[in-house]
Amino acid sequence: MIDLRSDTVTKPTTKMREAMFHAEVGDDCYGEDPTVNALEAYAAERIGKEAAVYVPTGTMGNTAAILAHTQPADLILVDKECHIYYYEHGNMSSFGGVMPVLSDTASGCPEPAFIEPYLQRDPRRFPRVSLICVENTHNRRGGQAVSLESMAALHEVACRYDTPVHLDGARVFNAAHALGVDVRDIAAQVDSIMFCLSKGLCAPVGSILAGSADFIARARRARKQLGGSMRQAGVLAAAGLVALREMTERLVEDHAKAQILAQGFAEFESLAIDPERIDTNIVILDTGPLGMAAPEFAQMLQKEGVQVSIYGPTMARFVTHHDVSESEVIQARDIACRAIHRCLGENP
Ligand code: TLP
Repeated sequence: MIDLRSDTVTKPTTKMREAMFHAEVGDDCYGEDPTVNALEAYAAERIGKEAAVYVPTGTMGNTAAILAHTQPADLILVDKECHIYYYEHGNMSSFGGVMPVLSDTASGCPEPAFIEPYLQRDPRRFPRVSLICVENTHNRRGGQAVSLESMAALHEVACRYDTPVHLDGARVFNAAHALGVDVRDIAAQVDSIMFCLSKGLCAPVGSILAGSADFIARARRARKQLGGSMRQAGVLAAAGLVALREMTERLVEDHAKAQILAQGFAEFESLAIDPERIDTNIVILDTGPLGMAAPEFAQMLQKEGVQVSIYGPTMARFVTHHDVSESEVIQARDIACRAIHRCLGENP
């Protein structure tokens, strides 16, 4: 089976398994796990923030960030397709007591003209917007990399009103490659950032939340509240260190593999896929023009040995990653293209 459902399906590499076996550990709730401490210190430096905390999942990292930045009854401004709003089971409301204000732009990055009126409102009469979130790369918007210019414009308006910006940077290293910048340049545009070690970087578990030392002290309390303080987590952090030290550069290979798919799909005019607009390792295909729902299309591919995920009634998502080779991606492209031909009633 060629599994293109997500880059989360990647398995820890041999080097990671060796590092996990040999990891020095201690009780991290006492701050005594040397491997977790090393990962947090290295992650903070790598991303260009004062401090960092290791969390079990990206979802918990985002939730801890919201808890650390906001008060109950606040508003947070998010894109309507972002992971925090779309997938995280209302954590912002159930744990943080905050409500979302939804922005909707093609890039997924909220625009200053939309944000500013909310930040100007009289706090005696309106709930306060205490956080703005942005996602880069943007998962549901086709793995697009949000430009540094858009992020800087957002940061500028947020700074003027003393409002923090949090980045869901689950795939921020993919974004850095796509934009041709250092990951620190992206992180410099936000007050806090969460990024995942367990997606394209292949660690089995874990994400990092980074920001100022004060913010991270609050986030550590939030992590505890959410049940995410771990004990001898060094066995996991050891794989995270390998992920961060050795796996970020190879993400370009995943982008090249996504281009193989995109170029195949671009042959079908009705699918309107432009490979130049596929920035990273995610290709979303609209099955509507095929006269087929995404679940049916996914089932058809599955029967032929390719797994994709369903991203909406007519949206199928293909994600390339470390654990699928270029030749497997070519095979998957050919299977998908043959299926598309069949749906269109054409002979390949
Ligand atoms: N994304 C998963 C699914 O939940 C959709 C995937 O397969 O892409 N932020 C972003 C942008 C994400 O894509 C994800 C996971 C998360 C946060 C959450 O990370 P985890 O799964 O570690 O909680």
